[in-house]
Amino acid sequence: MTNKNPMKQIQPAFPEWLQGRVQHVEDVLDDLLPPADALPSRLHEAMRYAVLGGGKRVRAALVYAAGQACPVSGSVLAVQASLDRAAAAVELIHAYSLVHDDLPCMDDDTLRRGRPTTHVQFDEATAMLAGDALQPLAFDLLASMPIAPALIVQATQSLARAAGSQGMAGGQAIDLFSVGRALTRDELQTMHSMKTGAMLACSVALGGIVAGASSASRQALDAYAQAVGLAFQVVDDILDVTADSASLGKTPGKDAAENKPTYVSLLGLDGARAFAQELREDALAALAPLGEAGSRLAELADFIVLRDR
Ligand code: GRG
Repeated sequence: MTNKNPMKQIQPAFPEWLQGRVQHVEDVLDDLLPPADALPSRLHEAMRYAVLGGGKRVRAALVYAAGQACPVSGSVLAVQASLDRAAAAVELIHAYSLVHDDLPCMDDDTLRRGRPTTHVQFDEATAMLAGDALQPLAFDLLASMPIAPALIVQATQSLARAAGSQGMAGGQAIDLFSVGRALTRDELQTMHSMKTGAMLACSVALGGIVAGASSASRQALDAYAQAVGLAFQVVDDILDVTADSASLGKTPGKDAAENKPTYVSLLGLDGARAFAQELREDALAALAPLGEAGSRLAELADFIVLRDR
């Protein structure tokens, strides 16, 4: 089969599409995570607790929407199964990062996704091990995608780099070292593009890699992802001062309390809102070469900028 899009037949409105993807990736994760009764069961329970039953699943949705934005050459079923594994992989890495970020040695938080954080629900050592074990499981899922080995290598390298010292973990390190220190706008942008942007960009890139996208499509996806990744963080900073813990599902106001540099502290609330809008427009403009096929990505950019949690 050539030039077929795996999800083109179904075109529900965006809220239904997103809800369907959220439920679908939840089922995929439920299926692919080790069962809670398999030994060591306390570790598996903690892994399942950290991953399942919460989260907006923005990263998974980006994988699916980017896959949908590129014409598929090859087996549609194999691409669908691989998108599932890639979407689950980015959610596993994301869940591990949240578990470790919430530990007392980092952000020391007690509330995540409206529930006690993993180390509060279990204990610190179990939470640390759960995060440790979620990472290799993510790479295991990529390794078993039923697509060409060269694409698996590209996907693996993309995820490894996005999560590593020049991506998410490096951004977290810069964040921890910057508490109480004034950052320039460029420094703040570098920190966020590594800490949050890299995994969001990788989610978009994985959709393109799995679908076997052309280099022109990959360039368009990358430009979109850079803008959306930064917009996500600007909105996160805005919500940290405007939302309450019930809607956020985590503790708001922590950045200001810890004197952390944010887009709101740098640009003010109105300035941060205007910057988020500017990035949304950049993201939409970047999608032009993809035509109508990029419409879910456009809707996701709106969702990311207009979200209230
Ligand atoms: C521990 C290596 C390591 C990295 C941690 C991602 C991260 C780096 C820390 C999370 C802290 C944080 C609040 C970052 C700001 C942006 C962000 C990633 C928010 C959480 O992501 P959402 O809103 O969460 O997508 P849900 O729960 O919806 O999945």
